[in-house]
Amino acid sequence: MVTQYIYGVPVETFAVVKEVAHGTELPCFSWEKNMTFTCPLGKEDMVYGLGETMRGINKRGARYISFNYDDFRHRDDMPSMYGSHNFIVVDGEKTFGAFFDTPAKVVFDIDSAGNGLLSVACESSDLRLYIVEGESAYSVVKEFLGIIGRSFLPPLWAFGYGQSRWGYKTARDISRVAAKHREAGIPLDYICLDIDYMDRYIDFTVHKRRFPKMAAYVKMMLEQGLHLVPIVDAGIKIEPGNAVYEEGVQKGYFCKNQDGRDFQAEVWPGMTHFPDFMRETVRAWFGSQYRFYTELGLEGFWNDMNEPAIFSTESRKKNAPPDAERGDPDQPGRHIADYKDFFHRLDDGRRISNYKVHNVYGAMMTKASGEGLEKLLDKRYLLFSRSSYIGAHRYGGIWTGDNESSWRMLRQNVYHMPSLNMCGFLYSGADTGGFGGNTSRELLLRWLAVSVFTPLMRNHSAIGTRKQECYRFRGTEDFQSIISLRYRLLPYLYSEYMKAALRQDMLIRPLAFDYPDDEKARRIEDQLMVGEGIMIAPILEKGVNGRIVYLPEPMTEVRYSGGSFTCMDVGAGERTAMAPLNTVVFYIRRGKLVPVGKAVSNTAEMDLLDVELLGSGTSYEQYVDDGSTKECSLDRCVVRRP
Ligand code: MIG
Repeated sequence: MVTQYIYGVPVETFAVVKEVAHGTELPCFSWEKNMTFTCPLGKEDMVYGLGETMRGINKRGARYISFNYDDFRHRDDMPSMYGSHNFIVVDGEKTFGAFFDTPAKVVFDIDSAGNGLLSVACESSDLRLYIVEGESAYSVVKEFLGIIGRSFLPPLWAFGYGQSRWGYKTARDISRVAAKHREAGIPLDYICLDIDYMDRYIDFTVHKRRFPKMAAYVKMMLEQGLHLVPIVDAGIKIEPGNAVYEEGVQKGYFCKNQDGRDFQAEVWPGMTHFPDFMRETVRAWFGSQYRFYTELGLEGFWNDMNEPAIFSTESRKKNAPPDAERGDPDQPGRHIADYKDFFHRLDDGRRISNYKVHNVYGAMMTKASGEGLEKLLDKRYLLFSRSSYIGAHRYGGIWTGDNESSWRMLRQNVYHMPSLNMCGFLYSGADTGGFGGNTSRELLLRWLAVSVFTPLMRNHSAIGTRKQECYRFRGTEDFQSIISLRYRLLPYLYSEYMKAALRQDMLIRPLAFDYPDDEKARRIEDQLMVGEGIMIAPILEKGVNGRIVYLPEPMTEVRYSGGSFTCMDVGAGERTAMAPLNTVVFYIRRGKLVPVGKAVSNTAEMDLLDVELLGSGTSYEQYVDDGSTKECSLDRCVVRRP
């Protein structure tokens, strides 16, 4: 059961789509006039949720700040990331969920002092608070997913392997990446185009010399089974002749500064204006711009810099010392000042600073793009964004931004997945191999073995770092093998994704959700449930060949290497599972089946129905469609029996 409590006059965030009953007396929390909500935690209580935040799956013991922020140094104690997902679940003496639906800054102190106090401080006094009751943490999450609406349904090809790097400049670079994958026998479904495909970083342009005859190029790549996925940044370059800029200025579609002029911020293209995504007409206008791409045959996009990230502003340029530090959301600095410096016009007529609606800006860009693409295409599109807020999960996925090539970040990827799923973001994943820093062969192989199980499986890295396309490493067949596992598992992974989305359920869960009465399983954070039948226990450490795995029940241990599956029934309890670098080990729950397909070089070659069934179950309900239809429903499930 969900109940909402309204304070002040909340700004529309579009997070909740279902009618929710209003309550009168707030349960679970005490409320202070300064909009701080507190609640005592039991000694053993766990707190889940908060989507894209650092640290483990149990969020207890630290502070987290919802204030969307672009910081490529992903430290453990970093309070904010690119998205704000203000949903928490307290699981213990009392079990309930709470969603603080406000686009302004929120500070979650989840017992950071160790005195058993949970406190949530909302900066704005205009908010909706949803209290979710349920019998278990998992049922609370399912109730919550039920009110925020169905997660984004990407096309089948979006579940293939994707290669990306900041630094690919020309069609030749892209063709080389494609050819090298083909030569190495590594399956591939898409290649991302980072900012250099554009003409001087201007959105809705293609650099004429670097990508001559773009439409023909897109078509040729598609014929090889490869989609191109261009990046789109939030800021629109200020430049006479840039049609989007001119129309936006003329129609008043950009954010304003204090004196009512269009706000200027420096980002990749130089000085830009930010579209005022808070307004419906502006969203419709921006979304319709994607026609430029769809007419070229493009069907997949990633939206970046939409926190919005700002390098500099007019006023900062004038006043700031040249070495102005990057702002820290915890210690308001320059960036905070930037966000207080520009204004939106809401559909209800209010003029409001970005600072007060900051956390939904990126989500509104996603909504704009998603709604635009929905109109422009007669099939499903791929979209993932860097910045997000709950609600954006209905229009696209997210990637977790500029991580680094480190074992710590690989582990963080594992922690992120269930937390994001609790907030509706089923389609997500990290930069496999790591974005910043130099990856290693070992790290990339282990990371791929995790990404095999995340809906977005994309190798992406920053300019200037060690190149990390799989074909650049010795023993390419090991990479080939792990990526081929992804394709062989697609009949299962795609089916489980679609069923989870259509049922408004999670795809990737902590063990605690499936084994709530198993005290040991409840505390495990480095193993995850993927769909109804699979448990993974990935290797997240350097220099080891195996790990201890905890099985809450007897399962089938599956090892994949050299292109084949070996299955073995194993008992409950702890066991040591050896997995050399070329081997992926995972588990199938007792009584479940996992359909696996044939090895293919991309999803276009795939026959979802041509499967063999692994595991001990007697039937499997498989979701099957053509991979792109918009008519998705559970009626498309077929029952498979061994
Ligand atoms: O300021 O487009 O997170 O994935 O490669 C950096 C260049 C801008 C940040 C994204 C990253 C992308 C990069 N972008």
